[in-house]
Amino acid sequence: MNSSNGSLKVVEQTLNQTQEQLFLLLDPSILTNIQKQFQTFSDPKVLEDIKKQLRPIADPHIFADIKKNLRALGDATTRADVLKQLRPISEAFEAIRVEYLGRKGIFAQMFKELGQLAPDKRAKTGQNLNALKKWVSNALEERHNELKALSEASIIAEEKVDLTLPGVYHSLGHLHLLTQVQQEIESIFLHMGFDVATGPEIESEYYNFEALNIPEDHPAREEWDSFYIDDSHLLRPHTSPVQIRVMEQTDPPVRIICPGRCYRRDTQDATHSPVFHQVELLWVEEGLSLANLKYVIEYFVHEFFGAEYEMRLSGDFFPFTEPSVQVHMRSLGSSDWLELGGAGMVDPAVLAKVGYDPEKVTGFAFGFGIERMAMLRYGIDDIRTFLTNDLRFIEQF
Ligand code: 2U9
Repeated sequence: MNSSNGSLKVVEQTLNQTQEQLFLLLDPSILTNIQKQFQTFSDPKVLEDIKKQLRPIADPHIFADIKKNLRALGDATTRADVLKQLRPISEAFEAIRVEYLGRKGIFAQMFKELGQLAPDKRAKTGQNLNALKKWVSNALEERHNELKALSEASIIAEEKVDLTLPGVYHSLGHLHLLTQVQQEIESIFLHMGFDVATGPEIESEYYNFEALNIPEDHPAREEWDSFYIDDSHLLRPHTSPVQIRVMEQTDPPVRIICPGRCYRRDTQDATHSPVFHQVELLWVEEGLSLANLKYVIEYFVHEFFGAEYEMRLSGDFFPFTEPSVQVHMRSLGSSDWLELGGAGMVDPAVLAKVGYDPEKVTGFAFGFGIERMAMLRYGIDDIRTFLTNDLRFIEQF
């Protein structure tokens, strides 16, 4: 701090002195005085004397001092302020160049008067005059270059990056828990040989209901009625339409999972949300039975929740599966069964609608909520926390 202030003072003093000395060289009296001595320019002593008077333009030390002290100024803003003070100096040098070397400057005038000298003096005076002009011109050019270098050095000093300073910390962020869980589920089934299929979130009534054996006026529509876009399109209440679309375009065997966002006209509370995520599975092939379904779900439960979990199936009803089951799981030693979702053998009517032969192939499917699985695994007690984007929640995972 002290040395920095000291340096600033030295620089400012030097700059002021230099400026004053330079302005002296512009004084009309010194200009006419030099011109008057022109007659005696053949005398080397006179020349030396004039060079001495012009010394401020030939002294390289001022800039060396300024440079040294500028470097000692730690603060870039202070350096920038000092740099501004170099401008009047640079202007003074330019004014000197015009007054001395310009078209109407004193050297031009002296050259004009050269013709009036006696011939024997003319040659020597002309030679010395030329030499002096060159000397002034060189000195000014050197100072000009030094000034430029000084500004550049200061700019570089200002822009210097201190690599030892601590960096600006930007937290990187990470995938949302839901995305992490979805990707993990995808990975488990990809390893088992399933493909991941996706489809539109705005779906027709046909793909949402009819194709799934839920005719108009069927009471089950009530549960899945969601947000209608027009008379026959709605935000999908499940990802089942994706399975229908895949089956329409593929011959069996079909082995897919369909994860994605779904919508239901539910009032939200700790376990219901109008926007949620699902992963549905579909396997259609010759000779599949409920035993295969049970194996696949059990394998998944062990992979995702851990070997210390057991699962059970119990009877249920869905229009698109027959038989239909509920899936529960619990940790070994616990008495409480937790519901994971529903499943079943794909109803033959659904297979027939997509052009499959229900006498030849059978299939099974399940539907699990992704939020529900994440809540069970991480002990999250409110489904709304997935959507509120509270960093205190998000950053825990
Ligand atoms: C096709 C045929 C059958 C998918 C199934 C369920 C049972 C089920 C819910 C569980 C929790 C949805 O996320 S949830 O609210 N799902 O109970 N889903 S069987 O069955 C299909 C799907 C597609 C072609």
